Amino acid sequence: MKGLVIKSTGTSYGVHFEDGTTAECHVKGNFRIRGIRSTNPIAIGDHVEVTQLEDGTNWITELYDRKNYIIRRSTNLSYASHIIAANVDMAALIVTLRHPETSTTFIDRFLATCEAYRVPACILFNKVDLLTEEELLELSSLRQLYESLGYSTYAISALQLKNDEVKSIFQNRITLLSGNSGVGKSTLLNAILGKDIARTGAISSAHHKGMHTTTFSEMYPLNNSTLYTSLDNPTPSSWIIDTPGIKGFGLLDIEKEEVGHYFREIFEIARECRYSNCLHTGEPGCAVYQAVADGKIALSRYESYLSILDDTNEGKYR
Ligand SMILES: Nc1nc2c(ncn2[C@@H]2O[C@H](COP(=O)(O)OP(=O)(O)OP(=O)(O)O)[C@@H](O)[C@H]2O)c(=O)[nH]1
Ligand SMILES: [Mg+2]
Ligand SMILES: [Zn+2]
Repeated sequence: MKGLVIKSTGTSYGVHFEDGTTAECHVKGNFRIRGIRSTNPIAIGDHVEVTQLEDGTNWITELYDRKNYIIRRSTNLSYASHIIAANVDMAALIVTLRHPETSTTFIDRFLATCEAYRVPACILFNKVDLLTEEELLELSSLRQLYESLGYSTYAISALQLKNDEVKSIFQNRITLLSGNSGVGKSTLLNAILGKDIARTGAISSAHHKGMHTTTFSEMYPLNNSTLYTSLDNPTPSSWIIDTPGIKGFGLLDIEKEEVGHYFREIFEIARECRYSNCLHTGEPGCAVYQAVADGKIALSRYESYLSILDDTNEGKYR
């Protein structure tokens, strides 16, 4: 039977079938996918074939081709990589300026990963109710920056969601919610679904950091009529994937020369660099370096670019 993976605990998977039922499924230990090194062979959003044995247990026997996937390398465990989700139509990064503070480096690493895997991304700035006047100005300049690069941004308070605009962005697509722990991913999910379905948790008062409340990924249907749709269906059902908060975001298998391709404005301006293999780190005739000096490229973006370049130098993520 064909099914869609909607839950992943690490040891077993929840699979949703065409007839609307869901079953717990297992994967043989030797199940491997050619060409991808990851700690999880099957991910949320995967389309799989499931066979039921006589003892009633369900086994995933085949993985259908993925349209895309987002994979991350943990910044701590240098060789472990993890597929966050497959076949996603949009990645929504939840960002909070305060409580907890999301760094621009984190934002840019996430966006660069989405560019690398060709997943459309948007940014939802959450907890704007907690911001001071001054912080609201900071918010608006950040929004301006990312909008100018072509990313849609939204400013919300998931706890007091009244905006239909933000609900509409989740229609007819599979959306991945990602971000640091404690930014309000599960809270937003509950607000959109209109019911308390995912567990949420307070952030620590001492460090203003999340406590990793969500421990495994799960995909939720936006409405009751949401059903299994095959990958080639032009109007997919609406699903939202809630994921555990992540700390760092390491890019995978990236060549030094490629890093600039995943920063839209750097890619654009790099055409004017004197050398085609310019890494934009002070080479003569570097148009990117000049654009940073002229304030045409945001310093925060350039610093994020350099930090990823630095990773590839150290061979950290390969
Ligand atoms: N003031 C305010 N608090 C919020 C808002 N959204 C979420 N919170 C609070 O932030 C805390 C963390 O929210 P969660 O939804 O658990 O965060 P999460 O991103 O799912 O965290 P992990 O599951 O650990 O990754 C909870 O105490 C929420 O009530 C908001 O818009 N405003
Ligand atoms: Mg959560
Ligand atoms: Zn250059």
